[in-house]
Amino acid sequence: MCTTCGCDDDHKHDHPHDHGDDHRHTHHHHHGEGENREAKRLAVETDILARNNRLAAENRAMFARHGVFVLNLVSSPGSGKTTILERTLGDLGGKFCCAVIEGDQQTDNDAQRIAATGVPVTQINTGAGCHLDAHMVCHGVESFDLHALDLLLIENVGNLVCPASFDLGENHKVVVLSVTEGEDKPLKYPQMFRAADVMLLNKTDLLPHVEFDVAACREMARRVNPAITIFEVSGRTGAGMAAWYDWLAERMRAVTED
Ligand SMILES: Nc1nc2c(ncn2[C@@H]2O[C@H](COP(=O)(O)OP(=O)(O)OP(=O)(O)O)[C@@H](O)[C@H]2O)c(=O)[nH]1
Ligand SMILES: [Mg+2]
Repeated sequence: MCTTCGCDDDHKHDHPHDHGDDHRHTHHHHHGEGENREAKRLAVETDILARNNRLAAENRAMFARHGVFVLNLVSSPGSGKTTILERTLGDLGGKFCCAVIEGDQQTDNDAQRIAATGVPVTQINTGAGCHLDAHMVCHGVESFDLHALDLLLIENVGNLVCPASFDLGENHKVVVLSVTEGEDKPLKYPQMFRAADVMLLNKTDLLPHVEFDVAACREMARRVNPAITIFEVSGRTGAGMAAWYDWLAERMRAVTED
């Protein structure tokens, strides 16, 4: 998980579990010290997630109170999250009152693309951070009129690992996987595919040009998450989007009808 990576000065030389003779890293710490450090790191990580879960629960209550249906779109960089959002807003924007939160480390490129559809959008730049958290989302919605809103779409930072651990208070995580990424991604990144209720298999227009076994991919996704709902779509051509809209409208009805 991301709280464990790259942020600690001598972290890379710290291998508390290493007992092997064949290990080539240099060790600067005694064994007991390493274990102590590992325990501390785990405590910090647990604390961060517990704090996030509390804030996410507050977000969820706030969204429920206002009758807003919230989706958290997650994927590796470039799978097509923004493209799918652009098309979804183009097709549903007239029917529902929508807003978007865009998460990226840098730039407001995606917010500009969303703004061009006429839908209100907030860009959050996470800097070195690799995921959105519940606190960022809480501030990200400040400029929206939640009472008027039906649907809030959150595009997470492109990353198939860390966003799986951070609840934002959404109703569902939707994972986008494109056919250029290889069909075994659900097995390699099971946490994300387990956390998601829907998988959008995107860029199906490219299937004639790539070796990608759709049936095998579906089977692998179901193996890590038997309940996952899968739609084959193309953000580019719009193929398959109608079934995704039907799912969205049906799930939304329960939340926004009050
Ligand atoms: N052929 C094809 N290309 C697509 C499709 N969807 C997205 N793309 C292309 O894939 C590239 C990345 O698409 P984005 O929508 O920016 O992907 P993203 O997931 O939002 O990327 P990040 O925000 O950087 O993580 C762009 O060049 C898109 O035009 C699709 O269905 N078919
Ligand atoms: Mg994007």
